[in-house]
Amino acid sequence: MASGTARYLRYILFAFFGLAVVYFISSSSSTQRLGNLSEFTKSGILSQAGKNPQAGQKPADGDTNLSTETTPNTPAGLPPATADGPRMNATFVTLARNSDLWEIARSIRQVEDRFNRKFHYDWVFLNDKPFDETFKKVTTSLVSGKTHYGQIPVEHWSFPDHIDQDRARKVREDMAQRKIIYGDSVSYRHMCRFESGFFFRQELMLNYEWYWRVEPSIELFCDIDYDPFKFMADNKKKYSFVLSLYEYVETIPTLWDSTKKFMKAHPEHIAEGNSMGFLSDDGGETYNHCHMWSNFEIGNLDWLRSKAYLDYFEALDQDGGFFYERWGDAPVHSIAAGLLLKKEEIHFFNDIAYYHVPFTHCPTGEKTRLDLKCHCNPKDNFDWKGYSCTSRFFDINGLSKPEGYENQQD
Ligand SMILES: Nc1nc2c(ncn2[C@@H]2O[C@H](COP(=O)(O)OP(=O)(O)O)[C@@H](O)[C@H]2O)c(=O)[nH]1
Ligand SMILES: *[C@@H]1O[C@H](CO)[C@@H](O)[C@H](O)[C@H]1NC(C)=O
Ligand SMILES: *[C@@H]1O[C@H](CO)[C@@H](O)[C@H](O)[C@H]1NC(C)=O
Ligand SMILES: CC(=O)N[C@H]1CO[C@H](CO)[C@@H](O)[C@@H]1O
Ligand SMILES: [Mg+2]
Repeated sequence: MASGTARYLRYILFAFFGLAVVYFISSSSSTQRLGNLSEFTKSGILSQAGKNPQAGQKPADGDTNLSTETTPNTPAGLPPATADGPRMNATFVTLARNSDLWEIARSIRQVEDRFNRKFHYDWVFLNDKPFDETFKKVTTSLVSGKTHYGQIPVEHWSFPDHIDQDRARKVREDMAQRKIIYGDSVSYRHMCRFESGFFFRQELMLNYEWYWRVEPSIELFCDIDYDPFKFMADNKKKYSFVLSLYEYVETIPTLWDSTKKFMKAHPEHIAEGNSMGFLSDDGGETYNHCHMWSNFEIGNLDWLRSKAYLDYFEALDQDGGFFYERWGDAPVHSIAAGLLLKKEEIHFFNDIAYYHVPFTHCPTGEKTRLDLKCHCNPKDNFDWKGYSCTSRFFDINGLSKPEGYENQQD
């Protein structure tokens, strides 16, 4: 009887203590939280209070080694731990405004959790304006590799001299009336031209051979347990994608005319065994508007810096469609990859599950999704739906579609 009462009393005391700890933690600021938590841990109080979810680290998921996998700030001079295999000459790259901070923070967190916390690749941030201290502080704290911040030279983010300003303005007014998305935006056009022709030539990017582009507000739904950069190199890939679709025609009415002019002028740049069948249904006469979505890209920077790619960009830039229409970097990259590369040099990453509003790529194949601990709903997968071009990519490459694709066509 007496020992029973004592036990109850102990429970009540523990419960009270637990609540007090929870209250204390939730009412302190985050820096205090860390400092004081460690105090508590040292004195052993937290381990007694037990199950408070904020107190413990995340439960081990089998292969998690906390001491190696959380490397917030490796001391200067010491290379950070990497997963098995050689470290590739690669970086993440993000174009962003200071106001994109919290949206890019979410993207970084997911890229780190699903992949980079084990690999610690660098991250280059580019902006047409100087990044502010908050942006740099927060992103540096989130990225497990080194971070670099670059300001884009004005020449890479402005109208070339040959652009007729009146004509460009009239186009914007007309597109605004027709409610074409970003149709009236000057900055969006600079952005598209920059991503088409300049990001890979920024001083900070010259240090790397491979890039992985990340935009604000994206999601990754599956673990990436291997190094996609190494995969690209080992398999002689130069460009890759996860989502493909038809471009909004109003934004690129003459892009294919310019492309055909370029093909005539530079037959030496057109690869044998290219992906023309992905881009055109009539052997190149007309464009079917298929493109790979460039808000996700893993690719080879030396290819983008090649004479072939630069000649293509230069030809497009001369024709002025970035301003007289609203050419996007996605169709530009895709057409370049489709014509200047051999078709085997383009890769579709089925296992990289991805969301950028409004489309989702969720891997086809239940085994893949379970093995990679995916949290996307397979019903959301866009790959095999009518507005996706991914089926076409499989067809021209003679690839067999993953098991289960038939059930995801609508
Ligand atoms: N520095 C800078 N970045 C921009 C600007 N406009 C867009 N971006 C970035 O360019 C990328 C594409 O822009 P976003 O708004 O996501 O376009 P959407 O994905 O086509 O709707 C994102 O990484 C943006 O952060 C701009 O004016 N300045
Ligand atoms: C975790 O990593 C440390 C440092 O590399 C190593 O000494 C330790 O054995 C590892 N523990 C486990 C459980 O793998
Ligand atoms: C990384 O790639 C760039 C561009 O190709 C090259 O200039 C640089 O020397 C490479 N760095 C290393 C360490 O290989
Ligand atoms: C590191 C840190 O902020 N520690 C705080 C812990 O809580 C005490 C009060 O209980 C503060 O005085 C410390 O500054
Ligand atoms: Mg975006």
